[in-house]
Amino acid sequence: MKGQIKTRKVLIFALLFLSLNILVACQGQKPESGGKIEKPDITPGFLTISGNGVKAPSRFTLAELKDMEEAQTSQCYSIVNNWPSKKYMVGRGIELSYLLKKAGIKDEAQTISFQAVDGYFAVFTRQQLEEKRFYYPKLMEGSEEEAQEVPAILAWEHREGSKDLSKASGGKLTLLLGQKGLNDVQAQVCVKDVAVIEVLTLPPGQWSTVQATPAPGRIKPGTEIVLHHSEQDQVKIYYTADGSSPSEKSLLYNPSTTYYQPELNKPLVVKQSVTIKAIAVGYGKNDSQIASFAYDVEGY
Ligand SMILES: Nc1nc2c(c(=O)[nH]1)N[C@H]1C(S)=C(S)[C@@H](COP(=O)(O)O)O[C@H]1N2
Ligand SMILES: [Mo]
Repeated sequence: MKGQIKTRKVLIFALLFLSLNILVACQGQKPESGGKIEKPDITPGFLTISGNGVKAPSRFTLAELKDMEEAQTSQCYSIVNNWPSKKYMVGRGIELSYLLKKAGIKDEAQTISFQAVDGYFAVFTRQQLEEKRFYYPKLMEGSEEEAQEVPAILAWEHREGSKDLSKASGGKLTLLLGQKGLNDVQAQVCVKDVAVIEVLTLPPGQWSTVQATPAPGRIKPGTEIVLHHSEQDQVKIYYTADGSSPSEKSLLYNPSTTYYQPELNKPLVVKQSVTIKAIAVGYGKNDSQIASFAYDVEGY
């Protein structure tokens, strides 16, 4: 009898565990930082704002968006892709924050994704869409001078390779947003032909911690330290070598993805004892914890 109850308990526990896993797996179907889905659930001709993070799920036609004159704006953007190549872009459209407010974004909303007609999508933490972002008119020169704060917009007119606001012309609804720093790579999250904005209360999660090879400890002078990450092509690794906390203003370890120009992601050559601190930053999840790697150079 006692044994039977025990087996039943174990069974119930196992079932609960299984269903929990299925639930988690279903929520995780979309990779958090972007990708492509085969059959996007879209309504042609409409921009849909849905999800449990809005009080008033809404649908707008392009004509309706263009009628919201109070939230229209023309902006310049500096844009960097994963190659990395740089460009300027002008766009005219509607401020995203206005649309989200109109759809009644809840305080609990945490994750916002943009789905395109071709199935392409990008995911953001709410913070990534609400924090200050900039247009760097001297991006090509590698200078932050004259940076201007710019809003995220859904543009119905844009022009690539131009800073001339009058050059924006008709196109599909494109998400345009500023950079957090000169090294911020945001081209891949500028979704073209946006059809659905999904706002969720789902917590976005955190990028895993940066790893270093060889492991911290005693090394020979001139040893090359490789920094890496389990989702290397979805994050930028920033580091310091002076003990300070790294941020997206620090040195960038991986300017390119592994499939474009991996030779640009150079190991760090350590000649004297040093502590390298690194952080992973990327769209769709919160910044990783800071990793700290202390190297003790022999004979120093
Ligand atoms: N709808 C849609 N938007 C998209 C993509 C896509 O495949 N489909 N590619 C993204 C990626 S990976 C990049 S780098 C830029 C490319 O922009 P460009 O063609 O203007 O350089 O668009 C982004 N937006
Ligand atoms: Mo890209």
